[in-house]
Amino acid sequence: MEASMFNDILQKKTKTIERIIRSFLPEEKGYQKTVIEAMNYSVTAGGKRLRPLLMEETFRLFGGKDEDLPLLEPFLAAVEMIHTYSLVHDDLPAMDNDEYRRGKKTTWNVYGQAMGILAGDGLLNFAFETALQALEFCSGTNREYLTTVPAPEYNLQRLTRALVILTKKAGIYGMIGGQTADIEAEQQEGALEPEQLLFIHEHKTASLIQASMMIGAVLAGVADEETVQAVEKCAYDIGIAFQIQDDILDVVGDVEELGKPVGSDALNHKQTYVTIHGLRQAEKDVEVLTDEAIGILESFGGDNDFLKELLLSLIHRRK
Ligand code: GRG
Repeated sequence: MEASMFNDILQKKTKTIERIIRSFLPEEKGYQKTVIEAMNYSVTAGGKRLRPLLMEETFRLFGGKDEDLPLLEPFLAAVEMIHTYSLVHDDLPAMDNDEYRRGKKTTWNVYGQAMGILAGDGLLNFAFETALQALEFCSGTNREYLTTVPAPEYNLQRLTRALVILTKKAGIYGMIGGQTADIEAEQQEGALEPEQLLFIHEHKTASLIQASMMIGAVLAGVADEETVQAVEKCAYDIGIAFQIQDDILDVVGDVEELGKPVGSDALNHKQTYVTIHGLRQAEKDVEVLTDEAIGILESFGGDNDFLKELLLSLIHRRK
């Protein structure tokens, strides 16, 4: 696929995702208005929308149909809300103490620390409230009448499976677990073991990418465990490659393009894939992981042209 064609399609798809995410955002009203404003400020501050894009593309790869979009769309928004909450909390003074992200002031920097914490909490909780809106589709009616109209088994099964994946990958066995290990690693005196760093990258970064792709597959109707596990492995490779690239960009990236300071890892004496394995090896490993991910994608069959280009664009990304 030519670069200009890929960029056009990417732009169009990102716009659609953007519209879907915004359609699920809460209304800014009531005595809790400030926290809702802070939540919406964080979600609409920009970002590549990579996780929903991966979810939708995996859904399509496995033959997901337009008529099932009301089941998928709440999850597209939910995963971005969870991703955004993680960034909002990660930027807090108690964690990374970052004042800028995506070229804008961080949430706590605009609304204060207490609202920063609450906006993150609010987004995490609201993500599940949003995902549960898919129940309306399962029942074929408004959720207030759920008890009176039996929901088709098949839809409920897919929804439940997607929720199990999302809760697990975002929690202590997923992203929160990875962030915990990362924070402790920062205080560690000696060098990190390569497996320790891999644990951090797998859980902090790959988990939510895995959730996105696995949910896309499950909601498209993939039922066998073996295929879901292959999707999980493919997303693992993508997640690790993406994080290594993030570490690389902190060394060779451009502040204008990234919308955040570069060299912050070195400044904070943070051990990263680059400091442990060196820049050359890091670049090589990104290529190897991406090739492996593409190999798994190809084994699924189906139209994967755009998804493949998306993966390649991630390893060549500048932001
Ligand atoms: C606070 C529980 C908790 C977790 C925080 C996501 C995270 C875990 C920390 C952010 C810092 C970081 C480098 C995470 C690795 C994943 C990563 C590269 C996130 C940035 O994702 P992008 O590039 O961001 O998709 P945009 O801005 O495009 O949405």
